[in-house]
Amino acid sequence: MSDGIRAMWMRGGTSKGGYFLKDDLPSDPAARDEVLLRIMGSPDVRQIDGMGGADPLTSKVAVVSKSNRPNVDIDYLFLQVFVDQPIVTDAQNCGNILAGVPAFAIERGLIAAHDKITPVTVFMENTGQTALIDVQTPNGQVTYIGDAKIDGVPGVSAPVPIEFKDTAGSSCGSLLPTGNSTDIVEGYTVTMIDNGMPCVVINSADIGVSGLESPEELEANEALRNQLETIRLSCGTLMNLGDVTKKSVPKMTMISPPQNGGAISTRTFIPHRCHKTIGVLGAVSVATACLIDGTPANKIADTGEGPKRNLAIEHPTGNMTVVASLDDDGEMTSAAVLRTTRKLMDGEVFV
Ligand code: NQM
Repeated sequence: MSDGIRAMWMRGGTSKGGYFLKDDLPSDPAARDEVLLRIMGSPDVRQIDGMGGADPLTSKVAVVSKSNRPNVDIDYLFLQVFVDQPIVTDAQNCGNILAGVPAFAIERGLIAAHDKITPVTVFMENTGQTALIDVQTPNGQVTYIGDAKIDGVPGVSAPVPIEFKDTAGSSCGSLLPTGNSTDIVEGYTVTMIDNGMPCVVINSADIGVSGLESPEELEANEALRNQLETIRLSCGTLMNLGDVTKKSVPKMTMISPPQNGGAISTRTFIPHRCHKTIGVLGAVSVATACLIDGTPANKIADTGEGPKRNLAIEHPTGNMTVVASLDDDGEMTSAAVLRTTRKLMDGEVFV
């Protein structure tokens, strides 16, 4: 049997994956990716020979190291391990897996915990931006126990508030990579936007669905999936992402009017499976589209008023509230979300 590799398995927000110290993985990216495919059991729709949960949301990896950057504690590289293809990509970030990174870093001794709450600044290597995250550390120990509830996760856990700044243009170079808030692509009216996650926002009605269907119903709609993929491939190039055939961005978010008192209702393909909730930075990008005058999202969203907006982005299993701070011109200067995390396993994984 090969030697084991030290790993922690954690739920981060509504995702789950393996958390590794950078030094515990091969330094050569190609060798590292081979190891991660083997660990997850990819490519295989069931990931039967690995740790992956047969869903992109549970086939994720965080690579964590102590940071040498000024005013930053931790560097975090996110890797998406495809389920059914031999692909590991760093072309996207993940704000859900991010939620577990500071606790993991404290548990591994990369940073010292304070009493009560430990503020941690994380540099997100995928996009070159930072997030400020508070970890509950009573008596200088990480706790996962608390009374915070997030939709898409049963039960309650310790709160993990996350604040993002300067996420505009994370992967596409600018918030609106085409320079327009609305474009026509393949005959559809879309907003191509990147406020932390490249997203294509499209009206559900325009693409022939209500936007209230379950993820299973939407995934079963082959014509819809093909249509979304055609639009996505065209948008990828227009968003400066190049050929996105083998990339997990842009995400495709279908919007409809809010149903439960939120800002807007969403269903998101990430990009080939329909998300059971919505990604964190995906929600931030969609919330941003809601605030831009004249976009399809803006026309149907309830965005409230004032310099601080609570935008509840409704999704298939509830909503994710994005707390948006706006400047005098109505532009978003920072976004905050509440997540939770839980340590599930600490040990060695075998390749
Ligand atoms: O958008 C899924 C997730 C994500 C990404 C995806 C995420 C984000 O829910 O920040 O969290 O869109 O692939 O974990």
